[in-house]
Amino acid sequence: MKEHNKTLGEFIIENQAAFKYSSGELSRIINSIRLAAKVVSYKVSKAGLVDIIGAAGAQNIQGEDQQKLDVYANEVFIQTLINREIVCGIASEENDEFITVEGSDKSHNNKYVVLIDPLDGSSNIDVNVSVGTIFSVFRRITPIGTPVTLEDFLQPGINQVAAGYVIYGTSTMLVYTTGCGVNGFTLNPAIGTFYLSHPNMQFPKDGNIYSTNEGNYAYFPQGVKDYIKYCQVEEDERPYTSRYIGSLVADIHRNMIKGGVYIYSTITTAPKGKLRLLYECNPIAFIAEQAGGKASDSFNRIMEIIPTELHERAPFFCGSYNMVEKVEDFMLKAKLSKY
Ligand code: AHM
Ligand code: MG
Repeated sequence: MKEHNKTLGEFIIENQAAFKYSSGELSRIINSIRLAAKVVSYKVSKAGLVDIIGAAGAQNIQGEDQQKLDVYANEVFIQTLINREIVCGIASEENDEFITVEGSDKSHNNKYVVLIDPLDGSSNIDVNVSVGTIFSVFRRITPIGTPVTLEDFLQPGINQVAAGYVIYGTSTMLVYTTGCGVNGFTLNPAIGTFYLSHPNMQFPKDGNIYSTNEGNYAYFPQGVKDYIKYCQVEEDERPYTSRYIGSLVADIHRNMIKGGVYIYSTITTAPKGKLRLLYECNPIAFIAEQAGGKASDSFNRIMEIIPTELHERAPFFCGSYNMVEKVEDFMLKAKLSKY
């Protein structure tokens, strides 16, 4: 059988032995995410048809309007994981607190926690632009058999055992890593099967795309302003192309295929940046590094940051290795020139 004909189910079975902790639980988690992704994909594709677009009337912990599809996706992913009794805890960008999951016999014997952004880029739903799901899997720190605690979730990204995203775009794709490279699977909606379409995905070392919300230019740190000017200068391979969808998953996915850098730095109106370390930065950083790219907060490796709160934010610079290094140089130079 040709490589691209392999289904995600087959791929999971084939690779189970290579997983760090090969008890089959991690495979079952990926399988659950695969199922939930199909359900959400179906709903997202109908967003304009059914009465599901628009605000649900609630606000999430960050005080942002929740869209109905956010609420729906949140329920689907959480319920799928709970029903299959394969995780001991779940934290979601849409929920204030983490969820403790116990077995039907009230036990706490599972060893993984999942952190999830069920529908990222949700401001794009109403305008028919790509959105995504981002997930991150950790081994619990607390002893098996006891209920999970906050410390099981507040782990640095380097402890992730798996991470991935689903992009609901022109087609739906599931892209994930378990620490042995990154593979992408495309959904054939006619039969509801994901096929391996992008084996061993790699960020090109260099690129010519920069992705940032340039409307925030006045609020950017000097290093980001300098880097953007550098991107725009006519010299060598520059000026670069500016591409920004406003859906993290879509911007990262494009840049991973074509070569580029995504920047959501601190801005004066958001001194810690906008993106959430646990639900957005860490999983995307794991994918990026596994694909030969780089992810930093401009001075530190994202995956080495020790989180202190579930919903904490971090500045995020992620993409082609050399491009992230370049913007880090600009950040450092600007910082040093202050003194
Ligand atoms: P969300 O979790 O509320 O959807 O916000 C995260 C999104 C990212 O997908 C995207 O890159 C960024 O916010 C866009 O923010 P902005 O509109 O400020 O450029
Ligand atoms: Mg989000």
